[in-house]
Amino acid sequence: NTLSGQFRIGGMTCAACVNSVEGILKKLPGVKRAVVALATSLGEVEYDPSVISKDEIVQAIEDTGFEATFLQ
Ligand code: 9UX
Repeated sequence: NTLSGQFRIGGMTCAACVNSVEGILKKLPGVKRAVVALATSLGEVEYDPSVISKDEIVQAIEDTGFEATFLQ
């Protein structure tokens, strides 16, 4: 099972920020795909809801020093 979630990510100001957010997302168990866009401050994540929740994804982003809000 796979869900797709959109997150608004605050605090990214350069391409290296984007890479670090994408990098941690892709390492999370249950995350199958992660794409983060600097221009829109949006991240799209495909994940297995039986392995990881959207709240845990938000928490993982915040643990790296950025702000994250789940959109849908
Ligand atoms: Mo460079 Mo992006 O220090 O926050 S990684 S601006």
